[in-house]
Amino acid sequence: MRILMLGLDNAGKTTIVKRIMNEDVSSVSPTLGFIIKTIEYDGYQLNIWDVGGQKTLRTYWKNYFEKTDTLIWVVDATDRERLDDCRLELKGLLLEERLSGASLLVFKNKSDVPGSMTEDNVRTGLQLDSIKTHKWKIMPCSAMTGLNLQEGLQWVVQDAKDRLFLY
Ligand SMILES: Nc1nc2c(ncn2[C@@H]2O[C@H](COP(=O)(O)OP(=O)(O)O)[C@@H](O)[C@H]2O)c(=O)[nH]1
Ligand SMILES: [Mg+2]
Repeated sequence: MRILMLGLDNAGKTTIVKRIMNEDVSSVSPTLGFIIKTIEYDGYQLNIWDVGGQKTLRTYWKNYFEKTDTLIWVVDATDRERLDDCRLELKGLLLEERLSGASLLVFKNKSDVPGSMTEDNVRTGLQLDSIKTHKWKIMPCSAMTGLNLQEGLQWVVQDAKDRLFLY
């Protein structure tokens, strides 16, 4: 399975991948380029592509779209200021032909931070309810505490299984 992990810079993508891999999460530096990590989960091999999210790197995202099963869109729940920017970037991605078959998991990351945005805030801010072209789900998570990271992968795998039976 091929999973593309995207989101604005500083959302916590690399930390999420590290936490899932049981690596040290105390020293994560901004991702320039991309990292591919392979995770065994429930008998599946998940290849997670963690691609840098800085504005200058976003034009390169398109090089990673091919054969993506699931797009994990990571949102920084503490970053209210860029929520609209986040919405627009996601909207653009969902218009991409080569991502048309992918499911979407929105990870509301940094949910451990007191006063950060709620699931409803992010759902509304990103206008998730208007998405009709992709199967989607939003989950609060934390790369720091590990909250819902396994559950997120479980959803991704189950969704892939469901699709295997459909086609
Ligand atoms: N409190 C908190 N901080 C986080 C969490 N995830 C990431 N961070 C911090 O957010 C910053 C950016 O993380 P990074 O993984 O580099 O983001 P990326 O640019 O999306 O790959 C780092 O300082 C992380 O320690 C989280 O769940 N909770
Ligand atoms: Mg990174």
